[in-house]
Amino acid sequence: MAKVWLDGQLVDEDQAKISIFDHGVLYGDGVFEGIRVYNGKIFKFAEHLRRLYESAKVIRLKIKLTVEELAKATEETVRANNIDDGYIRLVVTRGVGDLGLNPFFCKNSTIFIIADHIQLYPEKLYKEGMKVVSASTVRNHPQSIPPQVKSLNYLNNILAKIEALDAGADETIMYNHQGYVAEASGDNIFIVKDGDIYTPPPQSGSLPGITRAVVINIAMQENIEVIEREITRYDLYTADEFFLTGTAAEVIGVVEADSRVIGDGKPGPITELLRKKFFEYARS
Ligand code: PXG
Repeated sequence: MAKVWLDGQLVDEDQAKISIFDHGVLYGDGVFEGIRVYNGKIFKFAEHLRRLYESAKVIRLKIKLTVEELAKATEETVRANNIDDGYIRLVVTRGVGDLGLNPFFCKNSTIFIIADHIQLYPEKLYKEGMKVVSASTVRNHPQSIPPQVKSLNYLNNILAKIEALDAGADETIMYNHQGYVAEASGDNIFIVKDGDIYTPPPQSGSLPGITRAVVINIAMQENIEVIEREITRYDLYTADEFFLTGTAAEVIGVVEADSRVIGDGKPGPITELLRKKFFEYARS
C-alpha cells in the first residue's frame, strides 16, 4: 500500500485523514503542486517549490515547513514508495479553523505529499493529436484569485473542462476577461506560424508553467524563435501547428480547435521535435 506523508509522518494511504474543518476542504483554501519524477529524480524541483511558496505568499498562507524541510519530506515520500517514474502531489491547506471564512483562526497549515504513478493520456492521443473546444467559462480575472496562483480552488478550470467533455473534445481553451487566449484547463498553449512559436504571456492569465519554460528553452536551443504575445481565437484557427505543455501531458499536439482542422490534421513537425527533445531532456 502506498505511503502518504501527512504533517510529519509517513502513513498508509487509507490512514491519511484530514479534518472536515480544514479550510482546504471547507473553502478550497490552499495551494498545491504537481511534479514529475523521472529516473528517480524530481524534475525541476526547485522551480516547483518556488512556485508553491510564491502561491502561498500571495494568499497569505504561511507554510509551516522551510523549503529545505519540505524538499526533504518530499524526497522521503518518493523513496518510501519506490517511485522511479511517477508523479508527486504536494498540497498545503490553510489548516483547521472554524466555520467562518476568517483564515487567521487556522493556526497551522496542513501539509500532505502523495507520490504515485501517473495517469497519462493514451498513446493514441499523442500520435494523432487532440481536439479542443473553446470554453465559455472565463479564466480567473487578475483581480480575483490571480491566475498565476496554483490554488486548491480549480472549479473555474473544472467547469471549462466539463464544457470540453460535454462536447466530446479532449481539452478546452480558456480565454481571459479581455477575450485573449489564456491556457487549457491544466496545460499551457503554444502555436506555430511560419516557423515561429507563439505563446501567451502569463499576463494573459495563464499559470507560468514549468514545462512551458523548459519547452521555450529547448525551442531556442533549436534556433526556433519563441514570441510571447497575446493570442486570439483567429490565431489558433489559422495556426500551422498547435500544442499544449504541462507536467502531466508533457508536450501534446492539438489537431482540431472548435471544428477547425489545424495544419494538415496531424501533430506538426515542430510539435514532434519539441515532444521528442522534451522527452529526452526530462529523462537525461
Ligand atoms: N496551467 C494550469 C492551470 C495548470 O494547472 C499548467 C498550466 C502547466 O504547468 P506545469 O508547471 O505543470 O508545466 C498547469 C499544471 C493534472 C495535472 O493532473 C495538471 C497540472 C499539473 C499536474 C497534473 O491534470 N497542471
